[in-house]
Amino acid sequence: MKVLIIFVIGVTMMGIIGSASAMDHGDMLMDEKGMIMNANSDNLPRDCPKISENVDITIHAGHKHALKFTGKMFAFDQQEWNVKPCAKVNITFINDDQIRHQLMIHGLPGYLYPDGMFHLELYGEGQMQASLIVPSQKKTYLVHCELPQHMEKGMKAQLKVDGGDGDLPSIPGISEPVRADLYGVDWNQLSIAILLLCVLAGCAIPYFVIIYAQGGKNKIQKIFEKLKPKRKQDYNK
Ligand SMILES: [Cu+2]
Repeated sequence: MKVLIIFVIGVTMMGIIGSASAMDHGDMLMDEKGMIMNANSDNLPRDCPKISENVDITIHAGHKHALKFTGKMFAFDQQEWNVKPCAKVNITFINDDQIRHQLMIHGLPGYLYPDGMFHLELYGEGQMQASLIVPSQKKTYLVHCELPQHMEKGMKAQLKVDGGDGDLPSIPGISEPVRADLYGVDWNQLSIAILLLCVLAGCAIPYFVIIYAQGGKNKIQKIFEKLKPKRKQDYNK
């Protein structure tokens, strides 16, 4: 009997711990790895009689995806996705970094997605899956990571429904920034000296290469001999 009681208590405790580690707060699902907010795989937008297509999209987020963009630090592996009106988009979100990243989609209808937002978040390396159903409207949705400076540093993209209604600004590799960052040269004596040295080297190296190519090895030796400072006894002659 005692064994049975201990078994029942053990199973109950495991159930409590299990449910606590993956809490479901209404539209939010979170555990120790990340968070899913406002996922929707069943409810149709008002303007959609049915789901038009099922699209599986894998989105990577991380530092290495920004290497192809000058001056950027974070990025998604793609900057644009296109789906049909009323598509069900099944997203696999993969964080390739050891730090926190988000995948937020904005501008969705508020009656289905509170604050018009679909939100995935991973606290470190890992992956998660969630779906959303887009309305029929021809529209471009902002996709970004809202952590401080992550969007400004490149983690910005766009989801186009029915071709979208234009490009959003500052999408790396797609659209120009509204206000471009200026990285002016800090002119000082050292930077001017380096510039002059580079100009000198840029002129001298091709000159010697040309002479050498013309079989003028001896000419080069003569030039260097002329440049050498004369020894004392030479002056005394
Ligand atoms: Cu991020």
